[in-house]
Amino acid sequence: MSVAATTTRFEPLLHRHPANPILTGKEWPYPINSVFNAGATLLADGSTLLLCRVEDRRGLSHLCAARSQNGVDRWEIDSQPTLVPNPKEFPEEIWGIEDPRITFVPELQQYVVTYTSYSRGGPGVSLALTRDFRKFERYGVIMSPDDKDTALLPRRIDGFWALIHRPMAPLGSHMWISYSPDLRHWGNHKLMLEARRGAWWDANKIGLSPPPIETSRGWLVIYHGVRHTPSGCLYRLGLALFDIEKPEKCLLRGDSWIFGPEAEYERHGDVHDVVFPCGYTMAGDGDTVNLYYGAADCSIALAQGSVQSLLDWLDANGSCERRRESR
Ligand code: BMA
Repeated sequence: MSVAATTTRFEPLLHRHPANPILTGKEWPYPINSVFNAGATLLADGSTLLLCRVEDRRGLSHLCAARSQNGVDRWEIDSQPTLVPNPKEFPEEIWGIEDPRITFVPELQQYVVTYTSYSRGGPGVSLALTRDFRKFERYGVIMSPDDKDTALLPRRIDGFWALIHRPMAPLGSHMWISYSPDLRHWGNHKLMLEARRGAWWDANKIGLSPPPIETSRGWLVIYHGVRHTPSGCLYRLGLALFDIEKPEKCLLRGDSWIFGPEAEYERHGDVHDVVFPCGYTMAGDGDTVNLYYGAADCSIALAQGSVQSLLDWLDANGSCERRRESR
C-alpha cells in the first residue's frame, strides 16, 4: 500500500441525494415495520421501478413495487404487497422473501428477479420472471441454503446464463459464479472474489450488491464487505472489475471501501451501520449511475456517481488479485 493511499483525503465517488432517505415506511399504503434493500430497474417508459423489501410487523419480508417518473420522489406504491411468500407451493419461502436484484434480459424480453427465500433450512436463492412486475413466473429455489446476494448477468456467456451468488462456508463467505443452460440447472461453479482476512474491511464475508454494471472495460461490480466489531457489523461497499467474456476473472480490485455508513439514517435504524444496495439505474448520459440502497434496514436512499470516475478510481487504486500477499 502506498503512503499516498493512507494519507490523502478520500474524494467521495458516490454522492448522497439531498432528498435522502427517499422512501421510508411512513409512505407505505398499508401497515409495515420497515422498507429497505430494493432492486431497481428502468421501465420501457423511462420511469424507475423499485422492488422494495418490506418487513411486516411479524418480522417477515415480502416485496412491493414503487414507481416514479424521476426516480427520486412522487413514488406510486402498490396498494398491496406485489410478491408475497407462498409457502404452500414454495415451502422455502416460509420465513419470507428478501433482497431482490433485477436484471432485464433482452433475449427473454423479461425481467429476471433473484431474491433470498428464507427457509427453515436457512436463506437460499430463488428466481422469478416477470414482464410487468404484476404477474410473476416463479422457478423456486435455484441455489440451496446458505446462499444469497445473487444477480443474473443480462446475457449468456459462451451460451450459458451466468449467476453471481454468495454461498456461506465455515472458511469464509465468498462470491461465486455459476452457469446454466436453462436458468434452472446450475453448475460449472467458479470462485469469483474472495473475502479478505484479518483486519481488512472486507474480511471473512463479502457479497454482490447490485447487479454488475456492463462497461467497455468489463463488468464493474459493487460489493459489500462486512466487518464484525464488538458493537455489531459494519456494512461497506467496495469495487472490482471482471473480464467481460470470462466474468470469474478479476481484473482489478480496490483495497479501500468507497462508501460506508456516515449519514444519520445509515448509522441508526433497526440494524445500525448498514448501507446495502440491491439495484441501480443508468441515466440517459450513459455514465451517471443511480444507486439505490437500504439504510440501516429501515429506509431506502439514493447515491449517484459516474461510471467513468469509478473506473478511473480502480485504475488508480486497484490491483489484480494478490491472493497470497494480502491475506
Ligand atoms: C444481510 C442481509 C441484508 C441486511 C443486512 C444487515 O445479511 O440479510 O438483508 O440488510 O444483513 O442486516
